[in-house]
Amino acid sequence: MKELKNYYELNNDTVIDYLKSKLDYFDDNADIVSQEIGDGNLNLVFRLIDNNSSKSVIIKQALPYVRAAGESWPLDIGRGEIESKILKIEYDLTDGLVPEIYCYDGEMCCMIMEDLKDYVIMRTGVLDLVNYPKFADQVTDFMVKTLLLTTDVVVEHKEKKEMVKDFINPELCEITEELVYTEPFGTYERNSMEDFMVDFHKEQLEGDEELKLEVAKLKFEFMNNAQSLLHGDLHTGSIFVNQDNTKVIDPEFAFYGPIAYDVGALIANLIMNYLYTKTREDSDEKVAHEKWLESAIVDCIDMFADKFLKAFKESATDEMAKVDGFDKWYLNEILVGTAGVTGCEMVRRTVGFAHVKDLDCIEDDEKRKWAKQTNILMAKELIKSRSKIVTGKDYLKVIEKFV
Ligand code: SR1
Ligand code: MG
Repeated sequence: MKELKNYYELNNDTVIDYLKSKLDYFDDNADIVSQEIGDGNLNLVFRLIDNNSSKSVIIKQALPYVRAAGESWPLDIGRGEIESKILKIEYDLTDGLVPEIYCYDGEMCCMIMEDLKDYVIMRTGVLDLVNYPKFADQVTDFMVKTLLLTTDVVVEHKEKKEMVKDFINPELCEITEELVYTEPFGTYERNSMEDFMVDFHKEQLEGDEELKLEVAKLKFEFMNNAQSLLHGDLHTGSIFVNQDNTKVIDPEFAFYGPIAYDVGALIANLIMNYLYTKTREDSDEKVAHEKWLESAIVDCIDMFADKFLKAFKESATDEMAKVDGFDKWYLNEILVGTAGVTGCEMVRRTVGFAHVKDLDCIEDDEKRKWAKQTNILMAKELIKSRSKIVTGKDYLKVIEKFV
């Protein structure tokens, strides 16, 4: 755990002088205002704007505790270092599909970075039923480049092992091990569910031994398969979008883990937005958004698979990885795991500690109950039948079965 010596928590008043002391970013006559815009579970996020020039910058500061829980849940602030390191790697691998980092300050655990002011957080956009036609193509580029190109298939093995060491992230991994793979399937204090979910949870999750065995296998895959340098929390709240571009943010959960964890987190969050959309009043916009989500889910799987195989052929360096058929076997393992992770992410976002707005914001009680319970039933199918869910179409079949 990193020690705090000269660290203090920033606020809207102190952050302006702090920036000036670190980076010569604004003009001397700048009229800078700051707004704290962080709405995640962990960090402070400040947007600093110069009213004269409209130039702006983001400062993200790691807190020594979980923001969503308060000081009773301490957390290693050294995670900012991992985040700034991986963002630089991802920036280079993807030609800028992540924001540019201007500076990382290890003492204050602060990252100073590009303000993506022409973008919106994807979760906010899709809750407004906005469609992003280029998203699937761009996010699959991001996933293939960051994930495949950091594996042993491509990277020299001793160098890869050094990377594994550099990205050991035990505290953040522990959060995932507990909040995604353990607590939602039992009785734990941090679980959070509405009254109508209590018996349903007991029966459908806690009481389903076959399901728990499959989740246990997925949990150990998460802990033991140092396959690739993951983002580690690739949900729609970690992605900025607009009609032309996609930028991935917030990789503080990064570590060497199974590729399926990133792909599955993404698909789960698209499916949960699909359930939310189903509960909206009928309109042309709603129909168009459902259609776009269906194609986005299909494309995120199928484009990922196609691009992965193509990039594998072009960039594999390990001799045995080039053996005929290994690429397809390797990809299939990832896709099977992806369906399992998709299910686990859907479960934890419904009954665990950290929910998603897509389900919680549904105002009508009956519709919210339907969305949450359907989400769990679908998730169980994804986990238990994962060996047969490996194409975009297979996901649509699961959705059709329950919706
Ligand atoms: C205590 S952190 C809870 C969740 O927020 C993050 O975004 C991760 O998804 C984590 O599981
Ligand atoms: Mg985050």
